[in-house]
Amino acid sequence: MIEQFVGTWRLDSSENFDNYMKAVGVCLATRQMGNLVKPNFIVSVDDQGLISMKSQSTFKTTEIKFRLDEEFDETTADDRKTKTVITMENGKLIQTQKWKGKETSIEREITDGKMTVKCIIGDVVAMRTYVKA
Ligand code: ACD
Repeated sequence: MIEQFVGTWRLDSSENFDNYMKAVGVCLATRQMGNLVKPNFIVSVDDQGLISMKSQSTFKTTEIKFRLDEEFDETTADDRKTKTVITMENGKLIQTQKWKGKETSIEREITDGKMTVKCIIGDVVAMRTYVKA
């Protein structure tokens, strides 16, 4: 099921992302970059089954490597150090990050050949869509 996510995607649309970043606690300067930047998002799986997700932009490139259901340490684009676990539920790739008593989840799903990304913290939700590059 991870196979449908594999490939290179580019950001196509973004709604409410500034409010999401605010709720996460991202500072103004970094939010301005986050609002401007149209990252490429690259998913691959190596021959050991290790999954890589890379978010690539002129401002910042981050990469995480992980196995589903196994917690790992993540450093986010805005420099949070989180405990992260990624699961697959009904075709949705769900990334849960915990740091400093806070929690957010990023749900990725493929619909009609697009990747929708729902970023959730408390009652704040941002929606972003990526198309195949
Ligand atoms: C996506 C959204 C996934 C959400 C990830 C992080 C959100 C928190 C902060 C980002 C803020 C600043 C980083 C600025 C630019 C780097 C590229 C943005 C990547 C989200 O995967 O679309």
